[in-house]
Amino acid sequence: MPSPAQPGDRHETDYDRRRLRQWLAGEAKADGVSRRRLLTLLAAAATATAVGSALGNPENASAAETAVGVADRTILKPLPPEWFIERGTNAETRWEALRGTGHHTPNELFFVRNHTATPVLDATDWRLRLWGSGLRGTPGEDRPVEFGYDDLRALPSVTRTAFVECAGNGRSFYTTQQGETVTGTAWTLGAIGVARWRGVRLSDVLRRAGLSYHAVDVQPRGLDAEYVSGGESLGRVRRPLPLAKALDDVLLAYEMNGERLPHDHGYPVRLVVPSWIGIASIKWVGDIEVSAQPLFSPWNTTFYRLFGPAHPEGGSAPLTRQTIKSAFELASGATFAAGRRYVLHGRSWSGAGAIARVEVSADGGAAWRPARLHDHPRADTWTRWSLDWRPDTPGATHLLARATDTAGRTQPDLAVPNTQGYLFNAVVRHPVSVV
Ligand SMILES: Nc1nc2c(c(=O)[nH]1)N[C@H]1C(S)=C(S)[C@@H](COP(=O)(O)O)O[C@H]1N2
Ligand SMILES: [Mo]
Repeated sequence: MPSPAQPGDRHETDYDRRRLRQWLAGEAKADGVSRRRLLTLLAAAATATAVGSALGNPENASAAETAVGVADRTILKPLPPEWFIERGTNAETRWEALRGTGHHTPNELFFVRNHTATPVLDATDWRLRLWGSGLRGTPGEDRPVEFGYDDLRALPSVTRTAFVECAGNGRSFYTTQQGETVTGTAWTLGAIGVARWRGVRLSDVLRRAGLSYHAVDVQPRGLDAEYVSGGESLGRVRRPLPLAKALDDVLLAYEMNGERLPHDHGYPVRLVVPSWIGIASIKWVGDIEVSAQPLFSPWNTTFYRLFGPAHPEGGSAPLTRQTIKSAFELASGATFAAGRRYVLHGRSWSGAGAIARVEVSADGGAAWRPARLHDHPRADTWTRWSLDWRPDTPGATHLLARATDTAGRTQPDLAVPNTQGYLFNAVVRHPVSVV
């Protein structure tokens, strides 16, 4: 039996429960989240499965929403078909296009996940506004603390390598490998990229804004259009971040791989929340609510929790860290000549730590061999690996890669399903043919 997909740390589950109780007592803010939704999360007796699948999923733009977006160009950079698979308002990176690209994903190749469309913003009139009950002197929305682009660039900068990976990366394998029905964009494994981000520490900006001892949550909000799902506007993309994470390793990034942040990736400034699911890394950030009360938005209630029979009734705690995965730098269905020598390349990564080892099977999972690791394994990023292979028998087969991280997690054969198809972590069977 695979171990259950972890819905976040134990303390995150307790924290969530405490925050929901605070909401019931009138001590939390939940703009744009229905009373019913919150009661459902609170009520242990609620039918979690029905709730999770009946509501819209932000990973899954409806056909009508997508049609408008396509006419308007939801993504600005070129999306050549040899690099990208277009999926509605989003673009998935092809793994075969990463072969030979080095540790960091070139900006041109980096996947794009847009709820609506990339806005073209101007750094000269951009402002980051911080407001809310968690700041000293209680600045309201009408009396915020503001930082301009140059103000941020004048603060001490930090540079760090981190992946941004969608919570739904690998979702399609719940269906193709496990026969499960899940909602959302049918990503294969290309909803991830690794970049060298440069920016300022969110903690520095929060402290300069006058962070109070009472602050518990911060909620960055994007300047892209309001997200409409099932005919209802859920407002601008926003998701609360517990203060502990906000003060730990979160960046307000203005550079990506040494270049100005590209429009599609959040220009002028985005959050980068290392090791967490992609939705935490809000692009085109315009304001941050700093709150002394817990905050809720559709992105930490309806979305980005695990629903379904394998999970707590009413859903899991909000998702935080990413899970563990591996991918080959190969097209699906790649062809190899029997008797020739090849070097197979791939990458593995985990939200829980560095990669400790990777094993590869070139015969559908019967025999496994250790791969050579090509990066010094580090948390928050992937480790590249390779393995020699000389196929001998013509026919169809599968290549499999299985990673173990320094936290002791190994990719299982089966991922525990959830209705919205988040956090797929099982070993992926990569089809190839030998001729
Ligand atoms: N403002 C805003 N921020 C956003 C999103 C969005 O649609 N709007 N999408 C989120 C999701 S779901 C993911 S996976 C990442 C994707 O980042 P990328 O497009 O730079 O790859 O951005 C996150 N930040
Ligand atoms: Mo995402």
